[in-house]
Amino acid sequence: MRRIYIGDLQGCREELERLLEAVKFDPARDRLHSVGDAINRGPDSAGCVRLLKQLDAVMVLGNHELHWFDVAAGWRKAGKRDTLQSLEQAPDRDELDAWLRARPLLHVERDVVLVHAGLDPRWSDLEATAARLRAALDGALATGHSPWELAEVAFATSVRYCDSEGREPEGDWPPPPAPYEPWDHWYRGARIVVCGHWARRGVVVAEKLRALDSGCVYGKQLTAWIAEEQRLVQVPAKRAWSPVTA
Ligand SMILES: [Mn+2]
Repeated sequence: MRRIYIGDLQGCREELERLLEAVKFDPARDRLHSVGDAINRGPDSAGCVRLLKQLDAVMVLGNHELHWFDVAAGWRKAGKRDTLQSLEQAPDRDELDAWLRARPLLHVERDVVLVHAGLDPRWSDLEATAARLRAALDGALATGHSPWELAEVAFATSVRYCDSEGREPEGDWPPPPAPYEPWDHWYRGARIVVCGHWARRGVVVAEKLRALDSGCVYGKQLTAWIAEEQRLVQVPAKRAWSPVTA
């Protein structure tokens, strides 16, 4: 089996299909893994979720999925740049929404951990952390609370910089001064972390990091990392679907 990890889709369903062709994806022997943010800003959020669901992909939730839960519950209004209509109006909306709600925040494998944005330096037992975050999210969704009220869930899906204690700066741009560093600066775990969320930083391949957000929705590329072949595969975006903002 090959494990194929893909960066932030943000509704770029055509690019996902092209990437599957480029890696010669075989559902009988390959397993697709998504870093989350499969939806929003791009043209076909529903199509992305439908395809991931059909392929029984492993997926962790990103900040845009949490935003969708807020919008769907009426806790937050859709923003100007949101393109969640394809999901709102999908004939299979309930199935797609239920599938998304069942995804984890952290997916821990023997040698790899999948998370949307990053890991808190204080999280040492990642399996216990994954279970705690999942239970917290279930509790929030069941009791009518926004996932954003959960500090650890917000961290996993949105961190870029933090200090050695997991404290985040007020903003990520311009780059904050010391003691803030990109979160992976503090990472000491044994597993390779696969993540997305940071298009401005782009693809990073380091000993313990595969950061795969190459800004497809902004007109750049969609990136896959094939673990068993230790290689990256990229396809170009068909066009810029969303303006880049600072
Ligand atoms: Mn994100």
